[in-house]
Amino acid sequence: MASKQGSKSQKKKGKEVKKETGLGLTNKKNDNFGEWYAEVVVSGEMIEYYDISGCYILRPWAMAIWENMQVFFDAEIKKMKIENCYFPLFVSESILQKEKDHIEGFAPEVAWVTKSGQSDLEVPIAIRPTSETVMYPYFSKWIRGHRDLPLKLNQWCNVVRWEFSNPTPFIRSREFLWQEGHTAFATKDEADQEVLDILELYRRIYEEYLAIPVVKGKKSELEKFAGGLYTTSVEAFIPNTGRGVQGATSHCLGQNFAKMFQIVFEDENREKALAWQNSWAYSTRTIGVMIMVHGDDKGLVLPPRVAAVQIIVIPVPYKDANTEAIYDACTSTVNTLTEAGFRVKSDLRDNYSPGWKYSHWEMKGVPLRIEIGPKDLANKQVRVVRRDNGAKQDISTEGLVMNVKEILHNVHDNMYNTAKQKRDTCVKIINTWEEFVVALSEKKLILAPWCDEEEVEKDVKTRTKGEMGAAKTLCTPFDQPRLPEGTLCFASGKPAKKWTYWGRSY
Ligand code: 87F
Repeated sequence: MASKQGSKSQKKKGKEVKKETGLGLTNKKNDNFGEWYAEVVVSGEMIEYYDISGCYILRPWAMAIWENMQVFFDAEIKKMKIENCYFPLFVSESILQKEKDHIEGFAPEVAWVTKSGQSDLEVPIAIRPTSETVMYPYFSKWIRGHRDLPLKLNQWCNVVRWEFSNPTPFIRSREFLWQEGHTAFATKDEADQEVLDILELYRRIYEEYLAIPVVKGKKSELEKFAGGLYTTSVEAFIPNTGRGVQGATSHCLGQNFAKMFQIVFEDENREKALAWQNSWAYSTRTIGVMIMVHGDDKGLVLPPRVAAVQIIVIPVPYKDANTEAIYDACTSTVNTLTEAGFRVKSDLRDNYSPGWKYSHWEMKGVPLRIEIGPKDLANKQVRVVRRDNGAKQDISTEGLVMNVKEILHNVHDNMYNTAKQKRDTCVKIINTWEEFVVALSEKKLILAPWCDEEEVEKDVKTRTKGEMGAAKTLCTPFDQPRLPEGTLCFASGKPAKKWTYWGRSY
């Protein structure tokens, strides 16, 4: 970027330089969160709204974040010998309906193509909401003997789910991008291990890239993927709304799909056996969680490891200063940092004031701003300003690369720690129904002793129904606090089996 824009007449100096008006958000994060979010995704240039409800344009600023996560995840799964592939977008009706448990309940969300031009298709064709039914007939064909296993595939693609509840950019959209992994093994042990290995990668995406703390755990029978054996997930929390949000899921499908699709292999003893399968996914929802957790009243706050631009360099020319020397210093700063491996740009546009540029790049959430003015030039230094906490620091040109590296590291850690602190203050450990109801009304992330009975979870759902939505289990954390003998379930009064997170969710 940083191309010098504007016609000659605009460059006449002074007059046409835009004032610091019209920038900034009209909504405050803590006052009206929903409006703030809808505004920040547009003003931060992540999203453009589209004329089909629930569909959004992902602008380069958002796509770059998706790609930065993709680079990490794609390399990690390749280390695990998982291979990328691409299956078609369309599914025939007969194949889609094959696994009844699976599609049941989801059917209203499936979008269909019924026409080409003016003529009706002979048979309507579905658009994939997920690709189990698309892929597994071919797993059946490709898997014959134990030497064909494991089969480990992944695809980066879009899917369509015709949602009816309120659409939200990134969080709930009718078309979204994701990766879906589908794997088949000879043994349950191998499948179990992979479920956890993938879940760990999802934790790392959230914590090491997006600077968001998550809880790893297992879904309840009611909340798991119905077609599978068990579901694990990473769960994030949005303090402003008091809602949990499923960050990504890793399922062990058991042998259910293998039965339906006849994914059978001959084992070492020449006996027929059903394959053990997993599936796992994370989507562009990750970006929405990131915006909700880190954004503030000035706009986006991007974690440095995913930000399209990590450092924005802005010249601050004073009236009589040597403008050209300042611009040259900006360019050489960009070059030095680019060579050192940072994603850095300068904003040399002369039709915007420095103050306007500060606000603009703050709105877009760039983690670091470097300002270079006459004083900096004279002192062989630059001024560095952090987006996360506003801290300012003068740094010698000599130690630039080292210092920027360290500061970006600190920005990430500070963002993570701040988010964790906020989340942790929302966690409420409760023991009784009365405490549960209070905690729910206080938008807490509730950790409660539970008997683990499906009927009890259903009962909690009905008892908490309201315009805010019912409470449900988020997950049973793998990391379990001690459960003292004799602890009772907060909802049923029966002996508790485990600590489980409850709350409203997205
Ligand atoms: C909507 C319509 C049709 C979710 C749907 O989580 C089918 C479905 O199967 C559906 N919405 N699901 C569950 C998806 C399960 C699973 N698929 C592969 C994953 C990970 C990736």
